[in-house]
Amino acid sequence: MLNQILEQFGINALNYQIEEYGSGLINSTWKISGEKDYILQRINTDVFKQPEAIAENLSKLQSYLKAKYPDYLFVAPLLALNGSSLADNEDGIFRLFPFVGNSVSIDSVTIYKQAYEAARQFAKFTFLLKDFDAFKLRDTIPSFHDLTLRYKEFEKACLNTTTARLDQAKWAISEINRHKGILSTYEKLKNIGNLPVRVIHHDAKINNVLFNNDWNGICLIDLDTVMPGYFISDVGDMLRTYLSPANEDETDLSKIVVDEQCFDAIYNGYLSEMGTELTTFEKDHFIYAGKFMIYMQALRFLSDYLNGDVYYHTTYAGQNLNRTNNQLTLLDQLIKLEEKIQLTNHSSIK
Ligand code: ADP
Ligand code: GN1
Ligand code: MG
Repeated sequence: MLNQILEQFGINALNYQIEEYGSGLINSTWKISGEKDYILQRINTDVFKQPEAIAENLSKLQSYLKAKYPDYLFVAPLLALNGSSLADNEDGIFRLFPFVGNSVSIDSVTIYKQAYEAARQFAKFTFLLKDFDAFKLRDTIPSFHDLTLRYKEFEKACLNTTTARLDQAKWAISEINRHKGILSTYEKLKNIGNLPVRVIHHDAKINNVLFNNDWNGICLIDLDTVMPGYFISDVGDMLRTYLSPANEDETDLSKIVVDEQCFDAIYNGYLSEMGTELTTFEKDHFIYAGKFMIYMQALRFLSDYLNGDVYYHTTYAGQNLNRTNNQLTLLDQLIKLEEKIQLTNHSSIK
């Protein structure tokens, strides 16, 4: 019962309205409206097996940012009456956030400013934490963006699936094999060891940024996967979710188009905060970041489809396969854009 959870935070549910909220694929979210507004979330503990690791990370980051940058809006969970940010009952483990007023989130980009501002927000977060020891953070999902592991999971899923699903996924599987060079590049990058480990959000989707009415970024949300990582994870998710006006659930693949001006908005937005911090080697891998994350997301949606849709929230049969085909189409579009972009404009391209 949500009422019982709210009580643990000293909130009498009778005075509030409760509605399901947002379009996340993992946790469950409710907006609690009344004298003050809140966001209540149930943590998906099949995915986040150690919710206390999230709470610990957020508390460390909150203390650091509060001391060093008191004006930075870090949306930390509120403490329950017992002093913990986690509250539980037989329905699961929950936390409560203050609702950021006069804010909106979007599921796809309609104007370039949104892409610029979102990229800037993620870059600012990593920039402000550049002197924070990333290794002080716990891995809330071990090997979360390890592409080698994701590929192995996909291979396992191919062996354990039904012939019907394997047959439906024929095109997707052949595309995954055709683009396997993206995996080899990742493995080379890991071996060279040239990508600095930074504090990375690891879910830089467009709907994890809150905007004001003028489309200025207000803050980041969905901080459960903030962990040590590489910049390619965040920049990759930006390219994956801001470049096309059609989002990952679009089934009309002809609507998946990318454009250079939006790429520039992401590049400039990210560099407006991280320009002095990113190494030349990292800048050279800016577009690779997009290929890396789109390929990984295709692998993850496809593995879930082959495994019988056990991870991502779905609303109809075959949705994970549609999402896979969507991501593979986006990958092709990004590769075409990469060919188009002048080497002189961005030192980029790998
Ligand atoms: P999920 O992990 O399921 O993606 P999020 O933390 O991203 O969950 O929350 C889902 C949605 O709820 C967001 O996209 C945003 O619209 C809204 N939201 C989350 N936290 C807040 C907040 N503190 N203030 C206002 N809106 C929020
Ligand atoms: C999940 O929770 P949400 O919807 O923001 C997923 C991300 C994927 C994304 C794809 C913990 O994010 O890694 O990129 O779906 N989160 C987890 O839309 O697996
Ligand atoms: Mg989210």
